[in-house]
Amino acid sequence: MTITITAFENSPDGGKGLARDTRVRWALEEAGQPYEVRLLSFRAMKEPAHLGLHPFGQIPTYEEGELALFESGAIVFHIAERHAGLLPHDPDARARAITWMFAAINTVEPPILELVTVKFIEGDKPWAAERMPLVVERIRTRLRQLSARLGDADWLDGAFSAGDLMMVSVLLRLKPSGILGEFPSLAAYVARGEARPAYQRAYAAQAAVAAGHRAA
Ligand code: GTB
Repeated sequence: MTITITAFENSPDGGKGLARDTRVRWALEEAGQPYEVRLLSFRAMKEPAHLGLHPFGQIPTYEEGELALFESGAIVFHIAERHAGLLPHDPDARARAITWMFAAINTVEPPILELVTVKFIEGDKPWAAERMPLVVERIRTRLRQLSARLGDADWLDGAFSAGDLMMVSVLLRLKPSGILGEFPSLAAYVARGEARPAYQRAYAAQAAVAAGHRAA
């Protein structure tokens, strides 16, 4: 059955791979699953056809036959459940990998998103300069904790899993800020994720969309 995902027609990051379709593309590449992409404008995302797939009018979505999903974490989990390579077979190891997926989107991603909010959405507010260091410190706390747990391991719990895919995807959002560089072991962890051939293919695919848009 054909898998179709949605992505930005014109991603605000200009093809840096920071939008959330990249993690879905990456999971599909790790699983060796071909997929098609429907590109959407910001306007199309808020139209009824897309709202039927995604109640919040966002990307990414995932369609496969009768199944339609939204939320990148749920989509990656679905791919990992259906195909080999992203979740261990051992039930306890599998549960731990899933725990890391939740940790990525529920514990590590929120302060990182706050940074984006304070920079780009609240940047012109009189209190933005005061709020910024608080947000940065919250991120540092999480990165210190994550770095302590990772230690000198390659991945968070044994072999690479969907937990690492989500965590690396979340941490990538920090690259432009320079904060990741303060934690060399996490920067190396992210680089290991980026070096995976499946990530490279996913990155190239989303970058090609941006390049095509620039050329048009
Ligand atoms: N919790 C949802 C998920 O994980 O799938 C969040 C989905 C989401 O935020 N989607 C964003 C979207 O559709 C795109 S990824 N926004 C349009 C809208 O809400 O109207 C977020 C994103 C956007 C831009 C950059 N960037 O430019 O760097 C990075 C990430």
